[in-house]
Amino acid sequence: MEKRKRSDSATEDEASYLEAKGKYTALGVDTDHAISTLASIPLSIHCWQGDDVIGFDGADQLSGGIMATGSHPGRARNSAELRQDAGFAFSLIPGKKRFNLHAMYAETQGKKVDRDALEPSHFSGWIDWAKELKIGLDFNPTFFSHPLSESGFTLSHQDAEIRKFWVRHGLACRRIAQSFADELKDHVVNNLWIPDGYKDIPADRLGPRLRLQESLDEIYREALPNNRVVDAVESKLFGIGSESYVVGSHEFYMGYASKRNIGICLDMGHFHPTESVADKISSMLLFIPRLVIHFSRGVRWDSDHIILWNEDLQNVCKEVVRIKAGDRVFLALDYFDASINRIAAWVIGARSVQKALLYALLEPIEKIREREQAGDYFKRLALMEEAKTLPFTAVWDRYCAAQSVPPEQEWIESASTYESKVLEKRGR
Ligand code: RNT
Ligand code: ZN
Repeated sequence: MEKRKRSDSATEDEASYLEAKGKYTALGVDTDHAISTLASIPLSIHCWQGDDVIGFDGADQLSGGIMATGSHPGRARNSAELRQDAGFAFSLIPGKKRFNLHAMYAETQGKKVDRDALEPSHFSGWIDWAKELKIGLDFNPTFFSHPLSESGFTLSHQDAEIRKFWVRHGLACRRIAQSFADELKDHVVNNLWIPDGYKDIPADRLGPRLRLQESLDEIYREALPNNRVVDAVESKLFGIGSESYVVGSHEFYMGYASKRNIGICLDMGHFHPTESVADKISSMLLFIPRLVIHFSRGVRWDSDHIILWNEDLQNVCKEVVRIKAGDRVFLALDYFDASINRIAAWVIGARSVQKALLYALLEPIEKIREREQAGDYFKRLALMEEAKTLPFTAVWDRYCAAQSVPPEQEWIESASTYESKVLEKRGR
């Protein structure tokens, strides 16, 4: 009986897919090709959603002007739990996955190793795990949640000794990223974000920026043995406690990265609310060798709500797909929500990005462009609007089935079961 039901629904899915495929074909879009392209686009899943950005190096609170609010039970408290949770989340996320680590997730076997003394060996557990799962790793130096960042300044600190400590950390992290690249024979994004800034109006905006420039020069002076490490720097508009001035602003890094020929990370929550991150991509790729996108959703003061399949996300994914610069754009999640099931937070965000990418791959862009080139702007707008109601879900379901991940209702059930069987047993 059960079997018959399954095969009935498989036949129905096949029929819906074929019908959808016909409609897309009529507009010049190949759905099979969209599905196989999507399967090859890597998405870096951030480790820090699993433990509320706490890490394993002794901090019990997050600092640096970012906050994971909420007290839902089940936070991963150590690497075994974090790997278990991430592995489970992966089983519910279609597509090619990577895992994004921060320096504070080093495994030092109970030994106190300060951030400037971290070595590749402190990440061997992560490398083994990545090999086992056949996934890539990405990396981030951690310039927050540390006694030497509590003044609100790190690489731009007035005290040269404090700056030197953080420069050593930056250098250590590039070497660790290089070791991931060597071990996994893959590229590794090494993304640098610092919290430096002032709560209130500064008298000197230039000084900290000069110091940051100098510190970054020291970090990036050392050439790495091959080009597998993708160095990137991430700007921000403001943080909690740095509302009036952020040293590493967009303009600062735009200039710095183009001068140094390194990458920039565009975090979707780090701009004025009406600014379009999608519109920045084509301009920046003319001057910056590589871009990293942090998929995130700003809500009022918070830049890190779970990314959802909304128009902002769709527009960013459309640009990435339209420009066909896949080898120069690296996609990553960045948000943290401690108020709901953390596995579900990972899955909702990752599936939203996958949906937005598929939606972009299914856009009848050739036909829309033809109209643009002919100056038929009403037809361009009309087709864009018509494209919104094409039978997208049939193609999405087909993709999930091909990736052997459950469809919508089923993954929600699985996440609930994991919650009661594993997460609730951990306590708050
Ligand atoms: C902070 C930045 C940064 C962090 C992570 C944890 O505003 O977005 O990317 O979220 O490094
Ligand atoms: Zn970010």
